[in-house]
Amino acid sequence: MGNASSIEPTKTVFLDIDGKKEKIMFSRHCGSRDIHDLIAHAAGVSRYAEISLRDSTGAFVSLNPTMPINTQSSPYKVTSKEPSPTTGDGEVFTQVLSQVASQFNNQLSKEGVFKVEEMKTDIATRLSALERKMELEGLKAVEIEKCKRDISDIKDQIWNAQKKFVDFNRLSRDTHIMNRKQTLSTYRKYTLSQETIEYLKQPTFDIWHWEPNEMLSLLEHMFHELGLVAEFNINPITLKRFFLCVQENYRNNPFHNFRHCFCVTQMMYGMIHLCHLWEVMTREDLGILMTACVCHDLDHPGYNNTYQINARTELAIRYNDISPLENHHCAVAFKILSNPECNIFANVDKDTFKRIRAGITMLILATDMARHGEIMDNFKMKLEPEFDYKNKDSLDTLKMVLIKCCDISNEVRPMEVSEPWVDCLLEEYFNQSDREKMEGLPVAPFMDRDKVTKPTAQIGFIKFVLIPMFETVAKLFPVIDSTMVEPLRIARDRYEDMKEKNSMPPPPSQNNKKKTVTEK
Ligand code: 0WF
Ligand code: ZN
Repeated sequence: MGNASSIEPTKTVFLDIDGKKEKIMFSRHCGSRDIHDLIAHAAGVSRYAEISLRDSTGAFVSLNPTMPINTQSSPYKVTSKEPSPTTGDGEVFTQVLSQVASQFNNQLSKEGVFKVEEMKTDIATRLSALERKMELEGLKAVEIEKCKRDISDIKDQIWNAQKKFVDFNRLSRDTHIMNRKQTLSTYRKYTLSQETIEYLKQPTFDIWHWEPNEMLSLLEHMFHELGLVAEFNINPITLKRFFLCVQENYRNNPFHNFRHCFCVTQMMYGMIHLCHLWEVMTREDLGILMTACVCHDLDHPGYNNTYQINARTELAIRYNDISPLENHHCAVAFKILSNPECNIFANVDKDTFKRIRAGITMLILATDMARHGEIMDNFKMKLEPEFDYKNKDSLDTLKMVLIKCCDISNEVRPMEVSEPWVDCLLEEYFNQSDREKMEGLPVAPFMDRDKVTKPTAQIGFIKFVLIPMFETVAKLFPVIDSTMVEPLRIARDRYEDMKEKNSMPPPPSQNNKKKTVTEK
């Protein structure tokens, strides 16, 4: 849906552009970008301009087709800003700040742990001098804000570097962890419409619709709505910082990226609501489930465990070939939580933190598909003669199966949502198999671009992994049959049709027919 002018108008939103009243009309099926372009056009700015909408209370309104409608008398106030090619007056300060940062990094690599304390004092003195100078020289408010953000980033770097040298058991991409590019001031709180709030509880939710900042707001909403913020006494700003830091620590892989994290978490949120899980488990359990989903693929490098082990990577060596990726995701999660600024469990007592840590670790480790058979066999045993929600082992196994379901649940979603994920996964797989071929390592047939097609990749997976797993969960929660197993059966049939069509010889064309007749 790229062309905003061809959108079927079903929704009207009123705007106030510098006092001038405008209205836009769009279909609920269009994309956020289309709405952005419509507003840019109405405001007479380029489509590259940054556009914000605020309602009459001053709250930001998200630019998406489910945005709340308004009336002519309460239009949304539009502000726009064209991207600026130059940095303006604040440039000199930014340069000074980046010099401070780079000098700091150089010194760190040269002198290591022994100099950290000395350098911290030195840099702190220079930073406060800069802060004073900024105030004295009266920079424009916006430039002061930018400098303050830079200062805060540098302080974060100092914090990270200090941790890096104190913590000798460091991880390979340590410098990236908690080194937030995006600061809280650029991460806005969006107003979510009632329609979005309800839709978010469904497995049919369109996860492609949302930009990264919107996904952050939706994650925040889920934690508030489930009562987790109240349960763990989470500072709402810490929650924002936690999600930002998590987002920063997902790589831009074709499949294992932040949107996959969002998808898995949203599916867990959907299952919690569909199955009324709060009736059979505690809020603490729900918090463990949701946080494990958010963190479950942190810093995924885009190459699976088989590659890690065969290529004898740093991760495989560190974890002795035992679920190297899942161990790493988990270690990164707790590294993030070890930063007080991002620790959403900072206000719980020691014993609760211990239980939460053990619970999240157990769930992230359970996402290793190599353990699929073991976990499913265990779960099936717990179902007989009757599932006991009071038994810790049984409840743990149920939680493991739930995160596994969510992790591989794309095919439960409507075709328009699920199919692009197969392309993403195959892109990641083909990338791995190309590298394995180059490095002379074994290649799995399901990753080989010369052997696999979309239907062949999906049919076996849906028939032998997904349907049996969701059918087993449906024994405990019958609602899963119509809401999740049925869409899987439909997806299986669709891929079987696709496979059949692909293997049929092409029908003779009109030209060919004529030729046959003449030849006769
Ligand atoms: C492409 C296919 C596949 N299809 C999915 O929908 C999906 C969701 N998650 N994953 C998926 N894989 C994987 C990401 C990491 C672990 C799970 N794959 C599965 C493979 C091709 O073929 C099979 C089929 C059955 C058993 C094992 C592999
Ligand atoms: Zn995953």
